[in-house]
Amino acid sequence: MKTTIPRIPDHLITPEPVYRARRQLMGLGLASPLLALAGCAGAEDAGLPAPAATAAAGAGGTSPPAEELTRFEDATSYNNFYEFGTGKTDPARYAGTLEPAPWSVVVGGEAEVTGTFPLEDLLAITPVQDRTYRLRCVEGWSMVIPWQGLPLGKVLERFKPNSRAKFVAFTTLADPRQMPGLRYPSINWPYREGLRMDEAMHPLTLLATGMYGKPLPNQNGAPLRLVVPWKYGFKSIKSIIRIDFTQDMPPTSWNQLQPEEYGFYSNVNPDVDHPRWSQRTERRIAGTASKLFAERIPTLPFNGYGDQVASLYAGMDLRQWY
Ligand SMILES: Nc1nc2c(c(=O)[nH]1)N[C@H]1C(S)=C(S)[C@@H](COP(=O)(O)O)O[C@H]1N2
Ligand SMILES: [Mo]
Repeated sequence: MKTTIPRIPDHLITPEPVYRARRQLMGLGLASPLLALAGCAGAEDAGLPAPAATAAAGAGGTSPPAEELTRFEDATSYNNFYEFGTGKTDPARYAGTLEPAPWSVVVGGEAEVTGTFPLEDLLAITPVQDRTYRLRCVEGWSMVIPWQGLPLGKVLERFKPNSRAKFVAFTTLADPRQMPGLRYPSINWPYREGLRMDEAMHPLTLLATGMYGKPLPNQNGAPLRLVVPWKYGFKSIKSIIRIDFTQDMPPTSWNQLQPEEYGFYSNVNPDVDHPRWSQRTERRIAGTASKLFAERIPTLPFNGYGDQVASLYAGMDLRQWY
């Protein structure tokens, strides 16, 4: 690949109020095509019984009516990023030591084009897009976040994966100097995630570079993270330094830690309970409902993106392949 001069996309340099106004003009694109995501230690209010209204809501994959965005303050102060500690407020408190620039990503494995690429080269592959998605953590809370990023498929194409490439493996930085949480063996570092090739190439899958019209805050996975809106949030790996095309299903951190609790696929599925809590409902942290006042709402199959992604899993038993 040729090195290209980094260009900062417009919306990343638009002041926030302007950006917000523009989004409203865009009609809060939360309707059908695009909208959310989270794997982890435990559900905070695990096992609450589902309210009666729950089940019907998501049937047929119809989109919910306009959903309120999560406030920027909430999306950046209530996080999972174990490299900075296991508490929800640890990442906001301690991720200041992460150095998102300069940054490069190693691309390896079953592809014609491999090597180490400066972040700027990756950003030049395809224009940044706006995508507002639901983010559903396996712990049972959710947010609605306006991301900016590159469609992952467009980026991966550039490396010309070969016919043996069946999966894509992702690795997070693991630098104890920048990441105090690495002192604790909460996870077998580095954090790893993976997708099947067709999941990685799916147009909804985003390589996020920003949120709310600003560059990704460190606690949200600067400078580059995955966002896979139909899967539990732990699939959306942060601060990626390595992407490998593989023949075999790659090992993933949460699955290695607790295979009975976290599968490789981890599609959002209200019908498959976590062994320790129900997945029927979620606590939606959005609008003025900060994390303290959020209500529980029904969880939708594939997090509400079934229209677009259910066909990827045709013929698979979604209870077995969780
Ligand atoms: N490297 C890394 N990526 C990670 C995690 C992590 O601990 N380390 N946590 C995951 C989980 S469990 C969730 S729910 C989301 C949270 O993303 P957010 O903090 O931006 O909302 O990030 C995911 N990506
Ligand atoms: Mo999560």
